[in-house]
Amino acid sequence: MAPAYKLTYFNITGLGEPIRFLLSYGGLEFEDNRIDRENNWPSIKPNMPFGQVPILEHKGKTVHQSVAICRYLAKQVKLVGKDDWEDLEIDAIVDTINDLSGKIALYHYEEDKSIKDAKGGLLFNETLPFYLEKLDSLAKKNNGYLVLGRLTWADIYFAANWDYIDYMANKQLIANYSNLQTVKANVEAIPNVKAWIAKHMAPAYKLTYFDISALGEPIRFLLSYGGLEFEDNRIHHENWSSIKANLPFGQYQY
Ligand SMILES: N[C@@H](CCC(=O)N[C@@H](CS)C(=O)NCC(=O)O)C(=O)O
Repeated sequence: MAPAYKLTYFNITGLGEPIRFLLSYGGLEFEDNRIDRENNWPSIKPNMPFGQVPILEHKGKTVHQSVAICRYLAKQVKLVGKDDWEDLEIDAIVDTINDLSGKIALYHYEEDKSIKDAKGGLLFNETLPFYLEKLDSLAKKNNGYLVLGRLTWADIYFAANWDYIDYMANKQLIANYSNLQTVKANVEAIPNVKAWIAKHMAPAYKLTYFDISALGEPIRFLLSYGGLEFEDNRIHHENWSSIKANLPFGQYQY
């Protein structure tokens, strides 16, 4: 029998991943229909409700808008508030994550280098610290969750979005925010989510190098240029001797 849900999106995490996480969390079987943006998208686009993806199909009906889809699925899998006010608090956090993500996207997709540099200065020096410090203190106050002191779909939304957010910023943004790391780890430790990640989310490439630019950066640039998702595995010098023995020629990169 065909699965009850069909998600159509590109073959990236992006706006599709929170939907995939929520479906996986709830054990709701779904067809993970991934479109090849280069080849198939122009012929598919006109058939989409508003010319965009993701869309979700269920029982012969089709809907668009990723956050609305997530909110619906959160109700199905019981990750919502116990009353309207709690739902409002969850929505406010989800909207805040989207505000932050939108600001990073404005930087990432900027094509004019001088404008991008200017946007980057403001983003990395002011906007990101502002948001991340506030979100981190919420995560601390809520014992490793973003709101209501327990797991809600806001946490799932955050964890599922974060890899793409890091990719757009070209930086591991929560490396110094331990409470946000705990939120992500709490979601990723949920057995159904863990199984989903193990099966689908490992990026095709993993670069291992020191936490500097030097010989690693041209590779990072090329992977980023091509939109190729990769794990940016940065090693610290104090761990070097134990790692060196396991590298193909006792040197980075591979
Ligand atoms: N607000 C919409 C935005 C959807 C959206 O921007 N989709 C992009 C992919 S992330 C898209 O379909 N781009 C291709 C196009 O517009 O032709 C949502 O959250 O679902």
